Amino acid sequence: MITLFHRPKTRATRFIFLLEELEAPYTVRTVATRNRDGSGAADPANPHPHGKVPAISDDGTVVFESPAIALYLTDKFPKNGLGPVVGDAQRGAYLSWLAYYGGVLEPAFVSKFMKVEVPRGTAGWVALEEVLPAVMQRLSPGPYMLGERFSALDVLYGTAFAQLAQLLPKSPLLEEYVQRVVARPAYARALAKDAG
Ligand SMILES: N[C@@H](CCC(=O)N[C@@H](CS)C(=O)NCC(=O)O)C(=O)O
Repeated sequence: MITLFHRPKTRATRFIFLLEELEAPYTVRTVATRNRDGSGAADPANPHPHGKVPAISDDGTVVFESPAIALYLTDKFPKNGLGPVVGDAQRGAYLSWLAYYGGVLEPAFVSKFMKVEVPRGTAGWVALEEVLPAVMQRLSPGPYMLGERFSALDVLYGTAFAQLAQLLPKSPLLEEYVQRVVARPAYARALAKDAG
């Protein structure tokens, strides 16, 4: 049984979405985390090394960091095809764009939000202005990151774009993509569960 360490309205919410898409058995354990202003404290019950959410425990096997959790869950629950498994022709693209999410896209958004110039050539990520055309090119055949196939990538990218819309240029492609992702019944169920 999967336990999701969770705090409402955080990056953990999208994992309720993914678990609902996967039709996986899970329980949600709400934990405290530090707040955005630095107040509060990590919850000793949370196995994430920095007390962040999400983290999961699968009967004692702990996984943390969103791309790793997504990969673990889609490998563990392959029934609904939310992640190409080993041997699938799309596995390489899946792994690449999962790693890109944590290593490039999120840092690019944070750099933009904090108005910090990205030291191109030194940082392992690039500016949002360079990230977005790459993601949009990936999305342009559509309708999803893996073409016709909805995957855990869309859970990550779609919800990130929905939350960070104010940092995005006006783009029908991105707006329609976000609408497609958030219109899924599993997303509505996740929001209802997130609210408690
Ligand atoms: N790199 C982590 C980021 C997780 C993260 O920063 N989560 C926030 C909530 S959205 C958090 O737990 N903040 C509390 C803290 O930083 O202590 C991931 O992608 O899973």
